[in-house]
Amino acid sequence: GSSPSAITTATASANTNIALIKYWGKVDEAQAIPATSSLSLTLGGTRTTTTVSFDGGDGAADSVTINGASPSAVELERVTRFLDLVRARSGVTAPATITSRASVPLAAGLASSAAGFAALAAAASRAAGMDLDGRELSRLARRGSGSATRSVFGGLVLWNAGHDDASSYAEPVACEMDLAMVVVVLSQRYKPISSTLAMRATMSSSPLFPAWVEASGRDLQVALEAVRAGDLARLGEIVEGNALGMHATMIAARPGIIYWLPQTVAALHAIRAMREEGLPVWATIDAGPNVKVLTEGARAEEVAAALRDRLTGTAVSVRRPGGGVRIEEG
Ligand code: 2P0
Repeated sequence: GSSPSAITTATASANTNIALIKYWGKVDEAQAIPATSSLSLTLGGTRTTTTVSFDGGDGAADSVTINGASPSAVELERVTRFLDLVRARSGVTAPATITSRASVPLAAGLASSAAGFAALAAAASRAAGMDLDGRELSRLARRGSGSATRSVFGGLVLWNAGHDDASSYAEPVACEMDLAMVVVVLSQRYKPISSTLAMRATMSSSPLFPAWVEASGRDLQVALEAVRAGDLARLGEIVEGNALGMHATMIAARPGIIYWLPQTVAALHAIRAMREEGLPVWATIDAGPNVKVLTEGARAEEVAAALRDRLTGTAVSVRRPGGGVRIEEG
């Protein structure tokens, strides 16, 4: 057969993930080294599939198509900067043609660069003739977007913050628990500020940030213990507390960063009420107004129905754990 270095086209896919213990802040922006380690669940049925060909692109530059359309100048620059990294490492010099398609619409509340950059890292490195193992791939994906570091692997995933490029990578965590996430889309309004900018502002101006970093380290240890013990209530409490702590920290930035809408607060109260009635439900919230509910897989449909009852006018969907990055043959 042909040597790996002869490959110039490759297709790969990756699922998105939701953090149970959050990543919020980089100590080194250029290398994308996070301030804290994080823990996430990769979600099934949320793949983005990306093809990269180092074929000369549009002649002078990379040609990028995302969901059938041209990306914004900012998105294009981010993809090109990432491919420049792959070109520098592999020795490939040609511009590329990139086509990417998400299997889940942005309106589903899972808009995330995690699946996109994990799939791009796998397709681009393979197309450039590099043969990376999971850890190396997760380190590369990290340079595209922090949360993409975790989407390289399936199921429960730990991103070790580390202190430099070699030590900041993700790895799968053994988990025998039956977990699911119920996604509640409260608003399809576009988020007002990007995660990258919001993290920077939180680190530079929130007086709560040092306390967040300290609390997050403890939260992670408790979460990992709860997973080892198979204790969903303990895990859920720490997951909800960690997300609320992240938002409290960014709300305390100057000016405050408020991703929540009134419906977000209403959903948090509804979830508390459901918990008091005995349902295993704990909330987490990312860089937007929507709420994701950690629950037991066996009760996920019951939980989804209860959420639809209480939160009329919202779109509720059940997501179960899914696999990691996949190279698509052919
Ligand atoms: C997370 N989020 O752990 C956190 C929680 C959102 C809230 O990672 O700047 O798109 O590209 O590294 O990964 C979203 O931020 O930010 C995110 P960059 P990213 O999932």
